[in-house]
Amino acid sequence: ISTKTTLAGFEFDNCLMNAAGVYCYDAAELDQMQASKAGTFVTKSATLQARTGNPEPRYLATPLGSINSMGLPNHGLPYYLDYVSQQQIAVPNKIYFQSITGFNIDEDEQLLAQITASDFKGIVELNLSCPNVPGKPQTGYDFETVERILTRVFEVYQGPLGIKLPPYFDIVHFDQMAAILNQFPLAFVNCVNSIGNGLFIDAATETVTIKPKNGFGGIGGDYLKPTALANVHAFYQRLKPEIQIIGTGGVKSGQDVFEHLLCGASMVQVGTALQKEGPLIFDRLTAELKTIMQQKGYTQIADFQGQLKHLD
Ligand code: RRO
Repeated sequence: ISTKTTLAGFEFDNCLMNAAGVYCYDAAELDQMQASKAGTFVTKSATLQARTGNPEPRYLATPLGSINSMGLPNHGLPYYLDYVSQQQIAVPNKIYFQSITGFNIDEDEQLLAQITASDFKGIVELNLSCPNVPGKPQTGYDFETVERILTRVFEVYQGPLGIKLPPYFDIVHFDQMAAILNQFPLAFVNCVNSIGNGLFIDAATETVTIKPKNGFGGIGGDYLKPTALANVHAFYQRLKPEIQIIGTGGVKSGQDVFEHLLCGASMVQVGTALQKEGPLIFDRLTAELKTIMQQKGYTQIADFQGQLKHLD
């Protein structure tokens, strides 16, 4: 039984990987991802300059998920390009993802120019959905800006590139966003980032649980799975077949992976559960997915990917 997949014309030994932001901040964490059963890794979303991020505490795990307001802490794009460059030599048969996020369209262009000027051979994930930088809205909720950014991006960048979207909650928004995305040669769309600006409070102490933004932060984990599956399936149905889907949100078991693939994902990313369990989670998730596939008589992902049945 194989959990291989193909994305942007590249083959991956396993359909599972980390979600950007988790186990990808520095070389020590990325080394652990590289040594894991995951098919590949994505780096922390990189900005032009290194950032320390928001004040702590800025991440809380709860029994059902997580809240974070990290605020884009990262070492700056050159750090991650250097790391990936080393891995391209050390493990040349693997393709890596570089996540990037600019604070405006010109910064996006500069980040892509740095990637073009480097020896990066992998796939770019442009993050259009960070919810945690004070004063900066989630780009993915501004449809005109998304269209403007993608127009510029594909004027200046030739390599395989996809985008990370925030969750949408209305059918008209799925329709409108898909119509925009179908105009562009995107390699993939990653559904979804955290649900922005939730609030976890502590009733005992009558306080918020994280410091930035008066406690507001992105929600991940179990809370996110139905929304994530809806976004994966909505975009799978609406996007042209050349644009593949990466499914992210609420994955902590092999069944969750199976559900994302069934809804149309070609790869599946793990955030909150990876933060909780560490990179050994990829052994467990892979084994659990294979058990489900075996019980159902499937030998490869193509046997069921996107084949969710409707009741009509
Ligand atoms: O760093 C963050 O606060 C962060 C980012 Br860039 C993102 O895209 N999603 C998220 O939940 N946190």
